[in-house]
Amino acid sequence: MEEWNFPPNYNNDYFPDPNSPYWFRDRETMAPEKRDELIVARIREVMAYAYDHSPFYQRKWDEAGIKASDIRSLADFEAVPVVTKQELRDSQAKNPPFGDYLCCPESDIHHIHGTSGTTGRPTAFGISRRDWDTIANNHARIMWGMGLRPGDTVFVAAILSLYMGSWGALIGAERLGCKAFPFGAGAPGMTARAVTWLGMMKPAGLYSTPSYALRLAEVAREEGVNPREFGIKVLFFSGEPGGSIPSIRDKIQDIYGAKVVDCGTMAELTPWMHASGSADTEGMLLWQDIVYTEVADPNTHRRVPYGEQGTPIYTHLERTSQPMIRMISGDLTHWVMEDNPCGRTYPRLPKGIYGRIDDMFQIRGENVYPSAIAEILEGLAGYGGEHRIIISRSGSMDELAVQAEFDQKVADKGPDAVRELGERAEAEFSRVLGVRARVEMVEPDTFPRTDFKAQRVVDDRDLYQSLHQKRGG
Ligand code: 8LH
Repeated sequence: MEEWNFPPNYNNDYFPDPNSPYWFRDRETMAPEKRDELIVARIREVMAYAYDHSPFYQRKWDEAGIKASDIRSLADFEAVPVVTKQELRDSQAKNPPFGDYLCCPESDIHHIHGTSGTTGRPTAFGISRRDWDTIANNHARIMWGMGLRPGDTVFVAAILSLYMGSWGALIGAERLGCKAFPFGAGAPGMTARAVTWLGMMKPAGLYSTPSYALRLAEVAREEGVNPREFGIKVLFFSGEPGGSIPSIRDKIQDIYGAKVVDCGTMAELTPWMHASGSADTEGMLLWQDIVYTEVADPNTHRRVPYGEQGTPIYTHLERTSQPMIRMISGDLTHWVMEDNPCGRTYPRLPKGIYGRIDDMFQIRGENVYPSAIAEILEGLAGYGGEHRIIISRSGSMDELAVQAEFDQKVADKGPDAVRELGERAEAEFSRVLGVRARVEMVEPDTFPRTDFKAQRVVDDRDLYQSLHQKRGG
């Protein structure tokens, strides 16, 4: 088998045949049943390794009465207790700085990174030299599958501090033999400078969040530049929904004249590209031989059948410093097992990852995701590119209001066109989501744009509840 060992020890001089669409043909196209057998054996090895090297996993599995040698099938593995983000935080608080799930000597750590969130105790990632190398090889392989090739320029347009997304894209591009450009994002004036540099470098690949790609296109136009002039072939996105939402994906593909590939799971699960589309396959393939993904019932943590929805639970099969074994994401998706146009035999998330279950809200009994609202608005001609979702309580009912920008063309046509667009949006919300939403159309450029992940939900219910409690009601 092509370099499928544990612990991994990749040959950094390896490249596939330039005409092959696959980096590792066997690993990517083998019969799924055969792969599953090999994954079971690999899981036993990874669990035995984690047990031997970490008090965290010893404690957890001893309490559950589970041993690596008990795992004889993928169904057996579903009994292994999940790892939560909170457990990782607690472990790091008690055993600073890397937690007692660090499975290598601290002296082996080659890179420190951390979670990018701004609330609560952040989590530190201690990544060994071996794992850094493994991540680079995994990402190079997946980027090859996207159609990127040695010599291509890859422009990383995302913040390069506490965001694993940018680093993962960068080291994948380096291992692939690309001209890697760690441009970054987030500093004042940087988007306008990105426009200049993109025009100069004409990269084959651009990495960012989908929201930022839209922002970049707006700034390019303000500077009198058509984003198609950048000559980008592949835009690969992670960090938030968008790359697998048809209205958003098609809009971005059209703006740039480039292919969009959706990828990305969680920073803890780096190599986070292990869920990624390919040059010929939309949505996200689950590259199961790198990170084994189960789409599971959020309560029982058992896999749901293909065709159904659940939350992804991830298991590293190639990491040795902080391996995650059954880490629960809290996201929602649905998975299928079908023939993929690219010939890879992996399961697929046809609509990508919808978002975090926590971000879902219920309006009169209907579950609504912020990404579904974005999908509808992006599909409406005349939408100005940014919106806010306001959930408030009127009487005992939750109400959904959406403030959406109209674009300049609608503005030029006048108030009747604005009203007509608002009515179309309301009709679409009730047709697609089955909920009544009050739509307020607002001027172009009302809302600030993001250079990272979009935050669009304003939840008024918390305000309502705290007022209610203060009144003793
Ligand atoms: C996504 C997606 C996606 C992430 N579609 N939702 O960018 C990849 C990694 C590094 C990342 O974003 O990690 P981070 O900052 O830990 O955030 C993880 C969450 O981001 C994940 O649980 C999802 O809710 C979301 N996410 N990539 C939809 N392609």
